[in-house]
Amino acid sequence: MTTMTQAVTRSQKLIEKEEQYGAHNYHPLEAVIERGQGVHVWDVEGKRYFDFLSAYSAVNQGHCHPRIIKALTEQAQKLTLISRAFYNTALGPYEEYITQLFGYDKVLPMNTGVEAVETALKLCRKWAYQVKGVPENRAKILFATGNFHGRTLSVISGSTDPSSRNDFGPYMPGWEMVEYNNLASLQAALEDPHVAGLLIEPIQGEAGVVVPDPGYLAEAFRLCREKQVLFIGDEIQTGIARTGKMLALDHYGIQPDILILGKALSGGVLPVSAVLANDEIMLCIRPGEHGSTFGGNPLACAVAREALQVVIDEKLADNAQKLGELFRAELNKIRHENDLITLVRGQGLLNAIVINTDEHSGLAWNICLRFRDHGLLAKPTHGNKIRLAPPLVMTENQIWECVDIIRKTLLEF
Ligand code: IF1
Repeated sequence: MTTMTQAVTRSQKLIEKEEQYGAHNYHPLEAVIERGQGVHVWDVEGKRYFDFLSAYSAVNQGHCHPRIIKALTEQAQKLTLISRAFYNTALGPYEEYITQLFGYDKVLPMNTGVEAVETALKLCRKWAYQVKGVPENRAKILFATGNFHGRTLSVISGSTDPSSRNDFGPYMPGWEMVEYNNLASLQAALEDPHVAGLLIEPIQGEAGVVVPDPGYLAEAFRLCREKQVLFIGDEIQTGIARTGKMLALDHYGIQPDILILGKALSGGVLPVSAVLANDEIMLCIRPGEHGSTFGGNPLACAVAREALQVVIDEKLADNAQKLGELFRAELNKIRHENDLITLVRGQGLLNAIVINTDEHSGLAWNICLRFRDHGLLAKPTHGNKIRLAPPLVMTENQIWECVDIIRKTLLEF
């Protein structure tokens, strides 16, 4: 009992510190995590959880993957950062590796996801003026309703989510909205000859794992082609095997003109992001026109290369595909047993359940608290949806164990 009280006190103290000294830009679920390995994390009391958030799909390879940590520590002892003012031994081999893996001429390495999105937007504008011939300062880029691409001023200027954008104006000009999953809306917007790009997520994560209709992405891609508009795929969350293929767009046979990767590109070890494109587009940016102190640093290159190779060697895309089908089938059984769930949706191991309540009831939050008590960490999004996205190194036995936790928890409501 004494140790229990002490441990609870330790969690409480750490929560209070964040509350007191940290900005209040998040509202975390009360679990203080100290350690992670594979699909599991442990809190300061030593309680073990299945991680069903995976750091927003950054730890697809599982927490602290031994091969990635080995690559990290080996490179860390040689060289971590030299800047792009000089060449380094890790960048070129990584660039060769990642471009060949995804089938592009070139890569531009950045750090966080939103920096890569900004890079793609800048690249698209350069291309608009230098290749497409859009008159100066008139280029437009299309954003989809319900999107999430990050937190910078320019990116939130294309957001429709009030909590992301309100009171952060004035906003970036040149972004136009189209309705997600609506081809007529896209077609109308593409009539404008100054449109240079469409920025799009193959599945909208923040919106609660919204998978578009089967024909939408392929037709959107075709329409963009027809109008000489770049299809810019934000695969920061959907990429790197999460949806059952290396890229979510692989499900539709689409090779985006600009591909944006982040999150699991480092297995959650470091902020590592990348923009990939062919020469006609990528060479529009010349020396001095874009960059980053940390982008392409040798530590990130060593980590990213190993993180990608782990995904391939461990066949994580196939595992996500197989377990995803099983998981959604079981969630749908639970939906029929229990009217708490109105909808199950997702692809691979990027899934969500919609809870039968309005967005403000707090029910989904309470369910997540109870999941936590039963050893599973997940968080609601938009009030009534719960994203369920475990690391892809999950085994079939483990997913059955998780299905039991979910079933048992929901029966308590
Ligand atoms: C937060 C969501 C996930 C992303 C896509 C770019 C970025 C993200 C498709 C930016 C980041 C995160 C960031 C996190 C919450 C979050 C999220 F719920 F908001 F949508 F994952 F589901 N494109 N997604 O999903 O990448 O700059 O953060 O590295 O609170 O901002 P970043």
